Amino acid sequence: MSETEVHHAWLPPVAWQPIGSRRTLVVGTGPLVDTVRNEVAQACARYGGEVRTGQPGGGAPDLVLRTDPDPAADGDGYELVRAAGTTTVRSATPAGLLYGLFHVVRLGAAAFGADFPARTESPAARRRMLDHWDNVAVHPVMGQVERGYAGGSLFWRDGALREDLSRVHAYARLLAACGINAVTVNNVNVHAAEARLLTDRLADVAAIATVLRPYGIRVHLSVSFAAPMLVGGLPTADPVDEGVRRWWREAAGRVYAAIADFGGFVVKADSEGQPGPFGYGRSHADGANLLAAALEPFGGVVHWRAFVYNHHQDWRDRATDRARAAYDHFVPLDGRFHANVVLQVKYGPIDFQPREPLSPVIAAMPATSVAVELQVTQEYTGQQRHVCYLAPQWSELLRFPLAGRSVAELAGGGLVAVSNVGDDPFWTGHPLAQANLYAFGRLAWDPGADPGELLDEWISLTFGPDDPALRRTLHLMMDGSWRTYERYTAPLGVGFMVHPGDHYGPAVDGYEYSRWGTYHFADRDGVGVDRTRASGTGFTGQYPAPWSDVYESVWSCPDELLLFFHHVPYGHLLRSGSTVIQHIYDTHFAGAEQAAELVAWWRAVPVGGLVTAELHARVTERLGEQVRCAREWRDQINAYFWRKSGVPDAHGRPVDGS
Ligand code: GCW
Repeated sequence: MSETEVHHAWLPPVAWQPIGSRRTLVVGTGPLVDTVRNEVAQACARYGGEVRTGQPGGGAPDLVLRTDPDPAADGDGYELVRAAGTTTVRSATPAGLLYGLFHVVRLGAAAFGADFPARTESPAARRRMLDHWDNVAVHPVMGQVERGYAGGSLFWRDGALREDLSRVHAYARLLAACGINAVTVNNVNVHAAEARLLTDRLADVAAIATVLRPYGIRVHLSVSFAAPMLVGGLPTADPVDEGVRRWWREAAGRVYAAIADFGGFVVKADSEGQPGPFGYGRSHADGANLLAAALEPFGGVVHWRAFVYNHHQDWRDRATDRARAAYDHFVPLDGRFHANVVLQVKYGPIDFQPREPLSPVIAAMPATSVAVELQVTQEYTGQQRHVCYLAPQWSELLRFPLAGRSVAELAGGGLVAVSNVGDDPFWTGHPLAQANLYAFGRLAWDPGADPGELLDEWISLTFGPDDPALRRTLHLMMDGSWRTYERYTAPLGVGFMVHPGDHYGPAVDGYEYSRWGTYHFADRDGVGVDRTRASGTGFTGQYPAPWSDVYESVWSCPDELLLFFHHVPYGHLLRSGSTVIQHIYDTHFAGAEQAAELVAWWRAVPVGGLVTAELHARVTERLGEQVRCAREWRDQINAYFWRKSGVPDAHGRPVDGS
């Protein structure tokens, strides 16, 4: 693969062989049905099969893809069955047919083996969305893609829309194949050039929409709350101002005139320096409803982010707790948002850490439509230099019974994640990080899916179905990799301890005396944040039963979250039977060692087939960095806590970095 070629990810040509070598009948009309027909036709051109439209002649088809026109039908579901030697996908919508086709691709040869009874599939989340933190103009600090670890943007380059959008086309195929149906094309931090996407640069957004549309993907846009001033020339952005309201209505009207199926706006307001309604003494309901009213006539939605906190905190002030902020700001507003507002809540109360409890906001706003936001881009999970397969974490979060119902059920507004792709030939920097993007889409469709099975599914698609040894190795390397990463980084849920700014690598006190509100409070006696009602910030009180009590007590709090909720002495006995300090040493030795084992496993993988020399070399290079960095984490964390506590390792290993 040369630098200009692009890796096939989970759609290599061979994945199409079972379909492409058979006879397929496609029944239905419309642009998405055309996409289905084209995909099958391309596969047949390569593998000698045949695609027909209308009534078959010359023998029964092996595969029937049929959408029965039902204008009242909605949704992306389909039925799949194999009977009497014919596999049939039936859907009430063209989108359903597209997802059904990709299901057949995933099944591979098994789709054409023994008969199987009819099964109906439909997604748990109606909107399965990826947010791109891509800047149009290169940002002086954050670059072309904020928190991007895979090169430049697929959409933008140096202030302009890319001329060649063929990568976007390939991306759309990949996204449809894992179930994604919405994409936000610019960063939630909206700078000057990006603000204009809403007005005089709308044609750029429309051009992207044209490429994504054939794969059932709608375009969304991040907008600045101050847009009426930034690009509208108004003196204010006050949500109750009639001129402001009119401006947004007209702006939305222009968007829909250019992009009839536009999805809606994403807004980061009053957060980390972005403008918002607080500037006018208004609430976030006032702010969100302003945009919702403008989009409502066209059926658009506002994804309003709940990531609002004081980022100018004084570390001396122990009463302010960043974890409390989203709940304190938003829960009093429950019931006040328009129906087309979706409150987009990060899964945890802080910021995409490898381990956090769930955000209590998800369970606390029954009269509001809530979407849960995950981070596929690995800002805090190794930045696509470390192997860190995140589906086990996401699966745990989505299944968690937060208020009698699982988080997936509570997230009626859908699932959103920050994308991890760029213009890198492997899409994601680390080739194995592709699995995270794939698994996010599949979990958004089916949050009950088993993350280990999704991993195998991804491996079989990406590397071909016929190499059990490779599958075993990759499974071993990846399935437990999130827990490995957790072991060698910040202990027991306390979070951060990362290098300030770029958030890569260890800096135990990097944020300890800063304004960002992410502290661990380690001293010579103990470590952790007291968030109890009894003696701390009271954050535990934001949870429904039983969690408010489970987290409140040091004896019932799960070990992995202990230091998120409690400040305890180093000698505190964990539920596991180990002390906190010994747990820190043990997990850091184990984690760094497990990272080192990855190298041996990968070295045993031969180059050949879909494991190209380039891919092999890229993974090898990344593993080298992971091993180095994991060792650095181990030594800094162990040395730090040894120096603070003076407690030696029970097994006599060197914990001072020597
Ligand atoms: O995790 C933090 C990141 C910021 C990001 C912010 C957010 C887009 O460090 O880079 O800004 O979250 O989610 O808005």
